[in-house]
Amino acid sequence: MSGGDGFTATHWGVYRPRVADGRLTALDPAPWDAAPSAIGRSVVDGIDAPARIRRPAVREGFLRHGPASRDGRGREPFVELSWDEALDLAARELDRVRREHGNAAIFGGSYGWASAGRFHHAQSQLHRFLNCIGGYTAHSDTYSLGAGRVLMPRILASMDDLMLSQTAWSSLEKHCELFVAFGGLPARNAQVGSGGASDHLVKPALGRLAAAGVRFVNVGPVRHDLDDVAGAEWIAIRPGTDTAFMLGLAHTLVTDGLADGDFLARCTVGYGEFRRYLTGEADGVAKDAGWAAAIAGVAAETIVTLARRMAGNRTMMNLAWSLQRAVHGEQPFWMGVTLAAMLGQIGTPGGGLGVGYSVMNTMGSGRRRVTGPRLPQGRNPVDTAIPVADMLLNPGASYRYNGQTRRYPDIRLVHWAGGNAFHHHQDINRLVRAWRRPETVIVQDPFWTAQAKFADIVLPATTALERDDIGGATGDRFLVWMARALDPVGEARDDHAILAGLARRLGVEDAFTGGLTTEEWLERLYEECRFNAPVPLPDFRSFLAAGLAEIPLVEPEKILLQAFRADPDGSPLPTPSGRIEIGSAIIAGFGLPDCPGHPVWRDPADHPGLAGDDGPLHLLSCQPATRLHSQYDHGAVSRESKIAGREPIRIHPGDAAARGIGDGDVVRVFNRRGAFLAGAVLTDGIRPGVLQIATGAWYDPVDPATDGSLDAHGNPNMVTPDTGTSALAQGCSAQSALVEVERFTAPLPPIRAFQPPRFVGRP
Ligand SMILES: Nc1nc2c(c(=O)[nH]1)N[C@H]1C(S)=C(S)[C@@H](COP(=O)(O)OP(=O)(O)OC[C@H]3O[C@@H](n4cnc5c(=O)[nH]c(N)nc54)[C@H](O)[C@@H]3O)O[C@H]1N2
Ligand SMILES: Nc1nc2c(c(=O)[nH]1)N[C@H]1C(S)=C(S)[C@@H](COP(=O)(O)OP(=O)(O)OC[C@H]3O[C@@H](n4cnc5c(=O)[nH]c(N)nc54)[C@H](O)[C@@H]3O)O[C@H]1N2
Ligand SMILES: [Mo]
Repeated sequence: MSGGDGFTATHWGVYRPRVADGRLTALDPAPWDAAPSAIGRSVVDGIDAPARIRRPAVREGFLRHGPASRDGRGREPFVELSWDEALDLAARELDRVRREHGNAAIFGGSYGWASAGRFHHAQSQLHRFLNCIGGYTAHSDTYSLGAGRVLMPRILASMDDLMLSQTAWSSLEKHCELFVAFGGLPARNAQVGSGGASDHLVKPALGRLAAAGVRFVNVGPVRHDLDDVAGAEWIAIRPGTDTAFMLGLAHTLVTDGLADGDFLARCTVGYGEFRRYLTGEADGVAKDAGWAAAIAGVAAETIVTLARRMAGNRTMMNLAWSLQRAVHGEQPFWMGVTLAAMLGQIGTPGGGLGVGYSVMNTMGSGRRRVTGPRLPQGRNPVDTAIPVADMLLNPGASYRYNGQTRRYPDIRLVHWAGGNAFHHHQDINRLVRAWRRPETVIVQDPFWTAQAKFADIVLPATTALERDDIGGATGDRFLVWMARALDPVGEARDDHAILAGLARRLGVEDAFTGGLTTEEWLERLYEECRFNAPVPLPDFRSFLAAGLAEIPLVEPEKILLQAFRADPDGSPLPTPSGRIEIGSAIIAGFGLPDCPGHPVWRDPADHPGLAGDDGPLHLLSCQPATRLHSQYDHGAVSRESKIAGREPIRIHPGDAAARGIGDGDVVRVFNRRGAFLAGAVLTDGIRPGVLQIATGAWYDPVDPATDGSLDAHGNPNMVTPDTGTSALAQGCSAQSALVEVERFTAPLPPIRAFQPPRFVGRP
């Protein structure tokens, strides 16, 4: 099919591909985009780089000895095969495992962002396929919002509802006076949106707010998190202490008589018990500004002054998601909601609470929820789902999750499409051990990431530019017709075609394809999306001809929870009480020592998952400015940002001097879990005692033959703890890593991450 002017959508923006002689020469940003992302340039040289998987391949040992050879994963060379041979092999393994061990032994959770197009969404395609063959073990929750997604519906509203109803930037521009940003507002993160970021809003919005006189305060360990606003104030608290800092603010509101008693009485439950904890009536410890200051590592006066300013101005307070990606990550979100309720500005124009401004592009867009096209995944007869922070090491063991006791399934086969566990998972040395347990690992990906190199059967997928699709994030400005611009690289096939080939071999092709061609699917999904949309959209043919459909802006002055504030009985929240739950009887009833019935400060040092951690420095791993997670780390924009080929890491000059580290040195970061190399960037924009590195450098073991190898390239998950936030949510706790750093003086190991594996002929 052809479409309009020939746009393509990526998670980081809309571009017009330029193609000469069948090769991509440029991606030109969409003309309407005021702040296009540079990441597009990485696609141009990355798409057919040496790291591209060109043909199906099988690990040599697997071809000879099957699952018995699984210790060879990540170590052995590959043998390239024809599609028929590779699909026969994969289908045989899927069939064997489901017959011998049942479908719950297939892990198809396959977490990951894949590409923007909604029909060729790799995970949805895989889930639909696995449901056709009897189901699979899924994953629950996300790395992004593990704690938030479990906690927030119990105390306020679902994260999806909150994200879509965020007070619009235009309301903030008119009414907000003070913007207090926990974790800053890095426009770097707002480059992306899941499904697309068709018009970048955040950078221009921050500029308009600053011009309108809004004062910005960045509360967090890194000044650079608010670099996009000139003159922003910075309160450099210790990582992981936001809850204590906010308790200090809350205590000041109480002692100064500034807590909004009317709002608390009308719109919340459980304040009384929380207040007894806050004042120390319950446990003898007053959580006053002095107490909080000692924990957060700032002056008590700073806390008192900020509390008074927040109460005295129209204040928006925002929580970065990183706050909850840490041990006890439920607490800063719960305490943030509580503090906002005490300030009483929730539901007012320009004031209240934000849970993700600047986390992704669409937050605060004021656009109505148009859920982009979605591939129906069918029904999964297997009801096991494991929280993403847990993996494969403890089959049969029991664990607590969201008030239930569950057991880990015994996974025999892993089928992954569209994610990179060797990017996203914590404690990679542990992951490597776990990854050797299943009998068979099947991976579909366009690129030879570590995930593919650690597979048995590797099936090359097309990228979005090699197929027709429809892009669009919920809350975004445009639905985009993604016109195919290139022929598939090598022998790559669309995930849909790969899975249809497996489905045919397993006798379920009609069920999987629904008897439709890709063209027919695209039309059907678009028309379904149009039918369900709360705003008018053009029909499919008009959409195709224009290449775009603009979603009308109907709520430019949207205010989060406005109706609830006005009439809590008439517009109750979806919580058990219909009110904001500062105290939750349900969570209290779970009896969890690490997550009681109201927000509390818990010292991370007491978390069982961190026992034995004694590094003197706190390592934060933020989202990368130069790529999306691990995607296109091998592209120009990401590679140009590296230091001696390694991922840059921010170090305070004082910490560097104490260790003889200079700007631009290669350093080794380590703790008892593992070690990685990185390139030192000295800056006083980070709190002493804190290091910060972006995620996404492809895992590059110096010695793949030995477990626990040094990573040459800068993957922070070598040292992060693989432990749940608490027994409530079991969310990802990546931000709780304690480490040491030293100058690396040994000869520099080469970077091999972007090379394909070794290939050998048939055994
Ligand atoms: N230390 C630390 N770790 C973290 C985080 C952190 O803050 N700190 N953040 C976490 C968060 S929030 C997230 S969301 C995760 C992200 O983790 P992931 O979503 O797993 O990361 P991506 O790099 O986006 O992985 C996508 C993979 O899909 C492949 N792909 C792209 N398009 C296609 C396609 O069409 N078909 C197929 N088959 N494959 C495709 C890409 O090549 C890539 O390998 O990481 C988490 N990990
Ligand atoms: N360019 C780009 N943008 C992205 C992504 C990407 O890969 N690339 N990934 C997207 C995804 S999947 C997600 S989930 C979101 C994640 O969005 P977030 O989780 O909000 O993003 P992070 O960059 O992990 O964290 C933001 C900042 O929080 C600060 N921080 C860390 N720990 C603490 C703490 O304890 N207290 C305080 N106050 N601050 C702290 C760090 O300095 C960090 O720079 O980003 C999205 N945006
Ligand atoms: Mo995420």
